[in-house]
Amino acid sequence: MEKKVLAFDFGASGGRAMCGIFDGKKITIEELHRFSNDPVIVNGTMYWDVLRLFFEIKQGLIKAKKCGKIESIGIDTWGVDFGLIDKEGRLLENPVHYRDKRTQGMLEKSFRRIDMEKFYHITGNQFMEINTVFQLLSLMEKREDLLMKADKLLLMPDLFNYFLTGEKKAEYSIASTTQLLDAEKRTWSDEIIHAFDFPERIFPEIIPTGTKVGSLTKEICEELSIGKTEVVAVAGHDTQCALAAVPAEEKDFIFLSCGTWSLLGTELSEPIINEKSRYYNVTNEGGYGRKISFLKNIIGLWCIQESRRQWIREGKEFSFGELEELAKAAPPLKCFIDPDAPEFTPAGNVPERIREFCRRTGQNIPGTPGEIVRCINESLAMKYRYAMEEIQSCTGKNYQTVYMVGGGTQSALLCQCTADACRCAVSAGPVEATVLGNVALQFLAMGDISSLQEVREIIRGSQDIKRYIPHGKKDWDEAYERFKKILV
Ligand code: LRH
Repeated sequence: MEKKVLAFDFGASGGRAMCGIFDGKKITIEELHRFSNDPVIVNGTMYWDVLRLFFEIKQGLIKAKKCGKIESIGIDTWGVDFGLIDKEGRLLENPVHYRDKRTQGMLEKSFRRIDMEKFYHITGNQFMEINTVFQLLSLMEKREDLLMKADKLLLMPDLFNYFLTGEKKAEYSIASTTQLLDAEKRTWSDEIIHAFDFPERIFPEIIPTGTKVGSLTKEICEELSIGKTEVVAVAGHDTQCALAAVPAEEKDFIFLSCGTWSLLGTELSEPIINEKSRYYNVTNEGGYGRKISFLKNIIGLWCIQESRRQWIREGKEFSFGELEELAKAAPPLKCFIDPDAPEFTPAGNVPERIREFCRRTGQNIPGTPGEIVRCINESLAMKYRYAMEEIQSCTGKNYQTVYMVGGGTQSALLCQCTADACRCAVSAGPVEATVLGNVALQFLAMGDISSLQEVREIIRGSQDIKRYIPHGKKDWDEAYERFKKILV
């Protein structure tokens, strides 16, 4: 018999409500509701439009009525962002977006409170200024009053779960993006919390990925005229939903979740935290079954998305498909950027920053949109190889295939460049890995699927997966040497 669940996925390019259907063999998904997820800047601060988004969740719940019985609901978002709740359960302020500038300089400041090595050795997290701990530190320095009023900190998927159920819990995968967990114990780290003088009370009980949080409140059921439905803390972290849907057969594999961000890494039973992983700034994040993703956060399709926005601002509108065609026609391996260089993170004129980067590093300067997009794709692929070498060097393992999932797999050019740069086969798909993982984790929580292995088997059997084989060894190896010289 068919069973249905409802998945909400909040990404930078929008949010969606999707119905997930499992017939005992295959998982299929159907889009019910799509909405934009635009941050709003007010008086210089960039916020989540959280009430608007909760409104959209309700619209999704209403539209889901046409599906018949929905067994459960699951929500995922990107990592690190949060809302603060007071003792009465009210949201204190609109959550702030990680691209807001409030964390500038906080990384440096944090090392005055805790030794950098110790910080990494406890949390096992890659240092990134966007991490929750640095957002909290900026509050501590500039808005201590707000922090003192807070009773609980809820990461974004936990916050939506709370709005739906009244339960204030911290789901493990999303909590592991904060840089406030002890990576080995998988609990909040007292040492980190004390080092920053954060109020202990704000950190809620951690619950394992893929467990039930509660059910829809009576008020919501009445308001929307829907029946009581369970809410499952899937992997609140989108990356971990995507990883659950990686169609790998082998135990040791490289995954590449490719959307606005690219996350490249491998899955482990226990964290790897040592001098080498710290030197390479590899992160240990948590997922289903207490598994650890040992990965690098790399800027992903953001540079293409933001370049496209710039061209629109200049009156030239291209679809992603058109940009892909233009890039394919541009000459290969002419110039590279380091996609993770700080100038590429903020919104703005990315094409001009790319030209400036190439000028500064004495390379060919890309002019046309096709040349810019080719440069981004090839640079990303090179950065994947670089990250893969770092991961390999830490785990001591060799990997045969890169399992690429997410929106980036729609670009045949990026998939082929990844195979060429990494010198190994690329398995590309599913495009909708995050939603499929969200759905599958709900079926796991309800006992309809028995293991992560079974999830991956089901995905292999029900999704379109392409394979790319590497070409042009000599050219790519030579170009890789050039690429390494321009890294920041
Ligand atoms: C990817 C992601 C990533 C980082 C970033 C903020 O969507 O969740 O893992 O945490 O967004």
